Amino acid sequence: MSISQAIEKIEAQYAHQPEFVQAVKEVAITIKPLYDAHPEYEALKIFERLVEPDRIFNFRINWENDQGEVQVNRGWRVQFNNALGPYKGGLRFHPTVTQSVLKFLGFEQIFKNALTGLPIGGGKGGSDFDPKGKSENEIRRFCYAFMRELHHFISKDMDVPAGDIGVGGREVNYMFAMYKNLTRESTGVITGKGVGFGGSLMRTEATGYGAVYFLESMLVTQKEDIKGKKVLISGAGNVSLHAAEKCIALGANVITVSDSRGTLHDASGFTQEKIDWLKAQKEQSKPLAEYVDIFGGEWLAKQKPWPIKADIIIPSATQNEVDEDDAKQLVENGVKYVVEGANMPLTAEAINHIRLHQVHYAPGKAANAGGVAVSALEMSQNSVRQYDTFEQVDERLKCIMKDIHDSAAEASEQYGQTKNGYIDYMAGANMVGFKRVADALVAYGILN
Ligand code: NDP
Ligand code: 2IT
Repeated sequence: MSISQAIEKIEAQYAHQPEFVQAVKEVAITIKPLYDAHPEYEALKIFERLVEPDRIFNFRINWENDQGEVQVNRGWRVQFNNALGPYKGGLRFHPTVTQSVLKFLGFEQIFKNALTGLPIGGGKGGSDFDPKGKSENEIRRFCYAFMRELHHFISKDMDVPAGDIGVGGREVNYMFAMYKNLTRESTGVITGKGVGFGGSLMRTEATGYGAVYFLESMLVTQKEDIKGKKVLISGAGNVSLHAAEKCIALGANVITVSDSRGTLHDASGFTQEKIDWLKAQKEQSKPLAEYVDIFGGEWLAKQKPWPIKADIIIPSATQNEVDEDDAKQLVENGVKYVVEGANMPLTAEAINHIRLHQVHYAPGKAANAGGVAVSALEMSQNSVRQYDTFEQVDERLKCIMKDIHDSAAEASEQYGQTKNGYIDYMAGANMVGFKRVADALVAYGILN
């Protein structure tokens, strides 16, 4: 079956899972040159095998709210592919979580993890639990209840979760505690743990910092400098605020962050002091809008950051947050770089539009791989029971991000996708990630 036939099959079979189909098509349309050069991939049905997860666990979570009422949620763990190492990928707690969303994230994670060059396979999990408005006690009870179910399916050398939307250090620590309680094992079964009891220094910062390191490589390639560039960031969570922090440290002018309620625009630019305030505000689940009373700027209720003029955007909130109309506006405003902090933040139409207009585009699976890369370093540190310094981890992260950038750029050139100096990072990254996994599958025969 050719790739186009495989896409048709997926579209028909999984029409009810639109995010998953979108993620599969994004990879499929760019790997044709690689597939054509390797007839063994088609012979062994590598693509058809890779779009079907190894298995999906689907479970119920019962927990009690502060009023003593029983609450019921759904939970999943998608073990997508372990050709390169243990299944690895985050857990998302958000009311929009469905099997389709977790399959798209798990599918992306296979190739992202391959791009890091570290021995990790791809997986994802989560729940439709909504952390908003929940008390600290309710969050803790839910995390315990979630791990009481999940622990049956994971272990340090088989499947290692981490955080994602709605799951940060606090939630990881609660889940780790329940895993330890149930198994009496003190191992690296989940990453993003607190520093001092198994967590790696820099894991919290890694995704946002890594995305900016990737951006720096793109800028160097174009003989440009980050200093003074105007940057729009969406989201105000882990990825967004650390991306903002690193941009600011390198001399860029970050002028927006956002959340599900709207956009905060500070034309004078955020400073480290302002970012620290924003971190504290979000940690207490308080409104971003209160910033204006203290630091000035404007609160744009129910609006996205994209109409504001800038040089660079780093969408870092959620999937499909930049649509075709947004993309048109960005191109019109002269945006030159799009670096995906989030997973699949651009719709397929938005990607087409910006690539057509030669906006330099770093896809999420390359640009946001720094988080899972440092998770893999945390796994290594847990195994040897020795810990690296912040500087050591940062140095490794910089090398990994540069390597991802360079290998994607080289693959774009090698397979004829670089045209008039415009590097197709999307095609390059997909081909590098896909090839690493496909070659392992070929070597294994027809298992995996
Ligand atoms: P957080 O939960 O820390 O922050 C998420 C942010 O995005 C919040 O500001 C939230 O606003 C906003 N947001 C979430 N959903 C929506 C929505 N539907 N509409 C508008 N705003 C929304 O998550 P992370 O920073 O960890 O994750 C952000 C993105 O980065 C996700 O796509 C995730 O998959 C990706 N990612 C995360 C990694 C990590 O290490 N954490 C690694 C690689 C990718 P509000 O608070 O109002 O809900
Ligand atoms: O999307 C992602 O790469 C993550 N949420 C991080 C996964 C991880 O295992 O650190």
